[in-house]
Amino acid sequence: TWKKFAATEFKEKEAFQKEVVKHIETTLARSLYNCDELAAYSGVALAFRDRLIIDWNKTQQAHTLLDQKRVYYLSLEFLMGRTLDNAMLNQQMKDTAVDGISELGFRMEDLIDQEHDAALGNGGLGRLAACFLDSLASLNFPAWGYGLRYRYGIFKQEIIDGYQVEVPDYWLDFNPWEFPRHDITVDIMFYGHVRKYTEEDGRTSHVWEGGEVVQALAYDVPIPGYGTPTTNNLRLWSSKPSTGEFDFQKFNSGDYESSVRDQQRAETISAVLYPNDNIDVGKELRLKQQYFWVAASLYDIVRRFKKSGRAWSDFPEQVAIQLNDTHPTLAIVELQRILIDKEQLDWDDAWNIVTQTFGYTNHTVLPEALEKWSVPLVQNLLPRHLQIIYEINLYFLQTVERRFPKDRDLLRRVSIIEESNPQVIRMAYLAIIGSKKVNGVAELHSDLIKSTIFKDFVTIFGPDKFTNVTNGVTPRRWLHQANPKLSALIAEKLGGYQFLKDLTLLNGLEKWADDKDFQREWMDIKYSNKQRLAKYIKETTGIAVNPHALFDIQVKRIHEYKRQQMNIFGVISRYLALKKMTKAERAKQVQRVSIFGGKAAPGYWMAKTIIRLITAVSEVVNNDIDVGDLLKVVFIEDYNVSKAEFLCPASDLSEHISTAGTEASGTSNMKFVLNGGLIIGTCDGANIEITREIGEDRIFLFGHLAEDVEDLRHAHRYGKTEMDPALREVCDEIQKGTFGDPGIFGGLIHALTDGGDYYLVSDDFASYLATHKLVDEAFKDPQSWANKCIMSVSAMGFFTSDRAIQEYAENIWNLEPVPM
Ligand code: 26M
Repeated sequence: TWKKFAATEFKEKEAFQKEVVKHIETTLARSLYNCDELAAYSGVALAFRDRLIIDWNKTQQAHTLLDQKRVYYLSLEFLMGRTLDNAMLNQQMKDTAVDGISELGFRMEDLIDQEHDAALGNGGLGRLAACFLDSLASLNFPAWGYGLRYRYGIFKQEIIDGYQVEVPDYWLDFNPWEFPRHDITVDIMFYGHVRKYTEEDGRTSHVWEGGEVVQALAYDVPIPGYGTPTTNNLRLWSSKPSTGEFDFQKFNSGDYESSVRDQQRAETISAVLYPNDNIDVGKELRLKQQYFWVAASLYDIVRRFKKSGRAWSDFPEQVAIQLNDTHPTLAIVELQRILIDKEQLDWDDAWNIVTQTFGYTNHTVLPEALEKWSVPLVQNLLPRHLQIIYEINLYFLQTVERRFPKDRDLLRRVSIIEESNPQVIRMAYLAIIGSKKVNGVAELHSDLIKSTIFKDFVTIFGPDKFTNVTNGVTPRRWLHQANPKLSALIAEKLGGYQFLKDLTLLNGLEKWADDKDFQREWMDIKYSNKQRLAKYIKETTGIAVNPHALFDIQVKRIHEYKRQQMNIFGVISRYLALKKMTKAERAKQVQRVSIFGGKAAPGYWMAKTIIRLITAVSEVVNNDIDVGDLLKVVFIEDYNVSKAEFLCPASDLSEHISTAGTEASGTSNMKFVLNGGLIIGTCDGANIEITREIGEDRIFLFGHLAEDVEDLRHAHRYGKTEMDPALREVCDEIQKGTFGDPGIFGGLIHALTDGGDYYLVSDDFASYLATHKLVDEAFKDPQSWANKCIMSVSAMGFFTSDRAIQEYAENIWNLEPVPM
């Protein structure tokens, strides 16, 4: 009987239009006579959402019924960006919708533009999580993401008088893509104390009691796969005052204000994403966020497992939990606590289950980014967890001591507790000890963690515990959605869109790489993408750039290790060279547009100074009539996922120029090459594997190798290096005041001189400039350039996140897809 009432799934334009109008008139209570773009967007979003929900319900039912192993991806960040375009394309219904909506008097691009980015992440780590969700669903893996539902995502960046200003990102006023689950709540406890007592059988038990209670409320977000009905779930927790927590005593005694304050404190936990990328801050609220999210997620996972009625020993066969960096490491401790304190398992049985369940992905070797929590802080907030951490450490050190007797220094080095003042907990060590597998995110990075920061653990656990899974990006969003024209051209040559599900098929493009007509079509698409960007730049900054110029783009978080400062120094050097040339010489130069974008962490002074220098240089260069179209410098405000979607297809060249050994992988390098751009980069992160795949004459590599870095730094510290002369000239020019008050840029200069040039800008500068010269030469030969671009794209199959997810499923999770 239920079947005949099943919701309709529109397949034709008219049915779609009917759904849109119904939602505008009834769901939104808007008249069609004053329907603006926001209302039209909402109507379209709701129409597609209905379709999504049907598949979502079916998928979840099927997965529950099948009761196969599931993977849970725990990440404090999911940088999803916009949803509508992706939903239309994944359901392969965009053409119908574009058609239908144009008959109603709207352009789909304008509607898509109404949507707020879901910006629940800082950068690479959060965007990787989003790409992984897309691949998990597209490959029909039973998988859930767990995260926090921040009321404020990453701040919006405004540039005022050349400086970054942070504005809160309130994004939830209309979000049709989330569903509050008022029936799914978990009470989460903080503070209090541990009571110890002896059971009748003589065993000691622990209860954690008292303290503050905050309620976690689930919000679910459907995650559709491409060309499959599989629709997975992303569960985000929001914090609320616990219903039991309301302090009637305070209320009755008339202390209304203070009882409201208590309620607000609960909501604070999920209020805001910490805007740091690759730096640890150690704030109590951040630790509260971590425990709140981890405890709610584990309660949920354990509840689901218990419903299946299986034995605890089956847990690792049914559940895999992946830790996205060390942020969710408390999950290891929390599961152990649940098993021993609540489910009364023996320590060893419990620990066996725990260590078969977790996998830990490391995303950085930067020492300042390795999480450490002060013991007094954890003692106060999570007293029972601290006891368990001590116990884990004790047993671990005992086994190490048995295997390596009398090596006191080894014990000190690998202890979870660092004997500093105050003592701190090394979260990465806890994550390694509590996990079955540990992986890095690119080959070089995975090798580096084994030979440096985690060396001792390789000795202790053996090399097999440590593995590599090179990152990837989803070609659905980063090719098909971001660059529909290129995707269509590829599909035309390859006979369809199958490459979006098997990216290695791109190698079929190889045979067209020398075809003049194909090259022209290819470069015409690049040109139109550059035109679109030029138009955006003109509208938002007033700067007119020539779309025929070489577009050189560096967009990513601003960080000294990523070396945007080297890029802008290079731009200054080019500017000085142009100024010295005669008119005749200038006429022979390649026109360039240097485009920058990215956010600086609000407390990161040097990063903010780099932005200030870029804006100062753009002010001078763009208004110099000697230079004209030969050089333009643009800073794109508020770089985010939806801006990346039109920047990646518009580059001729993109910059991935981190000091060798510092960028774990990088993922925008993959996005730019996939969209037919070439890259200039160091031998770092995934650049190395990109080079291996596409061939070294199709990439502009420069600079010292990771293995040289230590010696070079040493030489700087002992004053044994002279600054590169071209860099000296740049510094002098800054200090002369050419770009405004040189006092502003003192920090940047100081870092190169007395600061020891930790990021080796001076050491790499000559080869950086020389390599840019090679880029200019290559750009002067359009046919050979086009050939390089096409050949590169044809070899990018490896860098799909589908391949990465398949490797995780096989080597780490032991996970099977659900047969469709
Ligand atoms: C830590 C403590 C307190 C607050 C925030 C943090 C924190 C947040 C984000 C630390 C690191 C964060 O992200 C690091 C990151 O994005 N790493 C990048 O991960 C990408 C995906 O693997 C890689 O491609 C990049 O190379 C790597 O820098």
